[in-house]
Order: sequence, then C-alpha cells, then structure tokens
Amino acid sequence: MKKTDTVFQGPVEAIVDFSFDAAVVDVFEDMVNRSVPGYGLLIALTRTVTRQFAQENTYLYDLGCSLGACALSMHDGSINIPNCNIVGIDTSEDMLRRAHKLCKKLDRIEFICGDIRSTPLSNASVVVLNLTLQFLPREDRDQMIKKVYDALAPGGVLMVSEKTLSADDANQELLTNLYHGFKSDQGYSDLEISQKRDALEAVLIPETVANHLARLKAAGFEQVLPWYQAFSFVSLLAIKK
Ligand code: GEK
Repeated sequence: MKKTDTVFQGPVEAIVDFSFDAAVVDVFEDMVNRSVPGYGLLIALTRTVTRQFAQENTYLYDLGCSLGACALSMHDGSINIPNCNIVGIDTSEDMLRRAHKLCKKLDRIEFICGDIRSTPLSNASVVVLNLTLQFLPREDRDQMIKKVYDALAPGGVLMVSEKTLSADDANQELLTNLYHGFKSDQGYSDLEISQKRDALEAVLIPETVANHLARLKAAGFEQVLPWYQAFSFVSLLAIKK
C-alpha cells in the first residue's frame, strides 16, 4: 500500500538539502504523484512514445529511474518488439531495492546502481530523463545530453521532462502560485510546501525551456519539440534522424 508523504510535515529545525534517502523512498509514490502535476499521465504517455520509437535489438534507458515507473511503461510499450531490453539507472540504492521488488517478474528490465554521467550507454532507441536532468549540476548537463545523443541509433528518441523556469518574471510568479495551489489541493500545508522548497533549492536547479531546446539542438538532435506542459513542468522530445 502507498504510504502518505509526511517528510516535511513537522517543523524542521535546520533545513538540509533534499536527498533520495530511505525516508523519501518509503513515501516516494505518494510524494511524486502529489508534487508533480500530471505525473501519472507522463508515465502513461511514456508507453505511447516507446511504442512509436522502440526498435528491435536495442536498449531502452530510464535514467534516474527511482522506482522504475518509466521502465515499466517502456516495458509495456515495447512488448511486441523483439529483443528490446530496458535498463533503469539510479544512484540511490534505497530506490533500486524497491524497484527490483516492483519489477521482479519482468526479465527484460535490469537495474544498475550508478551515476548516469559515468555509466556507459549504447545502442539505444528510447531514452527517458524524467525529472532527473534538473538534479545534475548545470555544468554537467551538456555532456550528459551529448552522451545520450551519441548512444542513440538513428530514429531514436530522448524524452526529457523537467521543472522549468519561465523567462518572464510575471509568468514565473503566476506559475509558482498555481503550483503552490496544486500542492495545497493535494493536502500539503503551507509549512510543508515551504520546507520542501527550501530543501530543494540547492539541488533542483531549473532552466528555461529555451535553454533546454538550445542544448538538445547543440548536441545534434535534428527534431526537438515541447509536447507537454502542466504549470512549470514541461516535457520535450528530441529525435535523432
Ligand atoms: C520517475 N524518473 O518516477 N545518476 C543517477 N541517478 C540520479 C542522479 C545521477 N547523477 N542524480 C539524481 N538521480 C523518476 C523520477 S526523481 C525526481 C526521478 C523527483 C536520481 C535520484 O536518485 C532520483 O531517484 C531521481 O534521479 C530523481 O519517473 O523525485 O523529483
């Protein structure tokens, strides 16, 4: 059964940087569903994108896989494609311990505990960075995206979903207020919302959609498009021709 996220419910004396530790893993499904507007839809549409782009005899990568929600969708979306194997990669052992349990009967999915910046990727047709790039230091992001481009076969796709920053101050303020409204609607108190925001401040560094598009194009992706948005959460597709 899903446990309710109460990580930031009580007053925290000193805010420490957010991390994907055992306490977060324990409530992760509840936390991500109540904190990312449209999370369930993004996961469901990963299956649709996979069905369109997965190629036989290739790997499908879920980078920063957490509990493997995208890996599971990629598995379902590639069910009729011969010899497609799914690889989920995450640095958090606590996450992967649970991901293994959730996916243990599916022999096409494997999980690797490692840093996506240094784990080799190759022969890919679908790569997903769902809410993960935002946790890498900014200076490592160009190289990460280039590495994905190099690992993709022609016709392959990268799906990047991120919390983004608006280029316009008034729009940023409006989207922030709407997002806090969404979190209140999910039952989070003002204290929980502000303590979580403070804990994420130094570790989740959002960028503008224009920055993301420019980086994807600079890496070589020939077709790049935003295809989904819920408040500041935006998803982009980048296709290698
Ligand atoms: C989902 N994609 O449910 N290497 C590997 N993993 C990393 C790294 C890194 N350098 N940095 C962070 N992570 C998931 C949700 S959560 C997003 C992704 C969120 C991992 C980190 O351990 C965590 O599991 C994940 O990236 C980010 O669709 O909770 O907002």
